[in-house]
Amino acid sequence: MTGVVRALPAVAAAIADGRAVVALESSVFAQGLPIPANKTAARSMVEAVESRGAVAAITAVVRGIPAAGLTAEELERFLARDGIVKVSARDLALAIARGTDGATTVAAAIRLAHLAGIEVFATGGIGGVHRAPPFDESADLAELARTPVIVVCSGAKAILDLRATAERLDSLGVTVIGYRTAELPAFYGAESGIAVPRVDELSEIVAIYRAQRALGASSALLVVQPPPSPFALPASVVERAVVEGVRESTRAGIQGSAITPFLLAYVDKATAGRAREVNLALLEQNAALAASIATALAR
Ligand code: PSU
Ligand code: MN
Repeated sequence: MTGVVRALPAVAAAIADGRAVVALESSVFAQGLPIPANKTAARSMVEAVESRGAVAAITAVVRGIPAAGLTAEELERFLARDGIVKVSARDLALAIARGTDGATTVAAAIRLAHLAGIEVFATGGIGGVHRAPPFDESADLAELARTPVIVVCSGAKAILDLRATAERLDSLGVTVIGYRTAELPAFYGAESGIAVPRVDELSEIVAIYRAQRALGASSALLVVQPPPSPFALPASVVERAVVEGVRESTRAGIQGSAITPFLLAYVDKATAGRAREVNLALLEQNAALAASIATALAR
């Protein structure tokens, strides 16, 4: 146990020794990706972290127990997706009190990571401001504003209003930096037209993170990188699928936490699975970068 969070022995030992640890979310496996792509993603992310000498800790609420690191059996249960509830920040307490199996969104995952003493986290894309009324806004944004961790991702998913999302991050005081890019990626592709400060070295990322901590800032450091170029989708293809998906979600009355999984699945279908390929590739790449940052931080 690391406070309220149950850390697996390998995770707890690494945290105690100050070695590199990377936290991961589990909603991307239990709700974001279909079977069997979710297993491929979990495996490749863990492998990307461990091949760089860091320890991977998938976060979840396991039958009511907040956890950093899952046993093989627990991971199988989450990948099977049966009865696994999507848990964001506001749902954590309910899931704990009710003994639920809960898959963590970015918001819930960074809360558990921080409580466990893990400083680096990787995902695909954060949640943000949705495109259609009532302009649902992901709790990821508020949680990023109050959780001092490094979050590695490919920006916010293009199913969202990226400009509104970037503005909210700005207002909330979340520092966003591009790793070897000067543009906020659009998840499925590199271009959004939104500028971010460019950083080329891991040591600079560590220096920025340490400066945030020295300032007493409670906010996260969002490190973004574009998806691997061979997999990137043209913006026009993504845009067409997203516009259709948003129209369909409104017509079907999809609301709240169901919106994001609905749109991800829609875009996947509309692009004949190409969206899923980019998603898998960028998840692995982000896990790899997170491991390198965690290693630099541990030195
Ligand atoms: N990134 C992905 N796939 C996903 C998600 C992120 O590549 O499925 C999930 C994350 O868990 C993120 C969540 O926190 O979607 C956002 O959901 P919402 O908009 O309901 O807050
Ligand atoms: Mn929401």
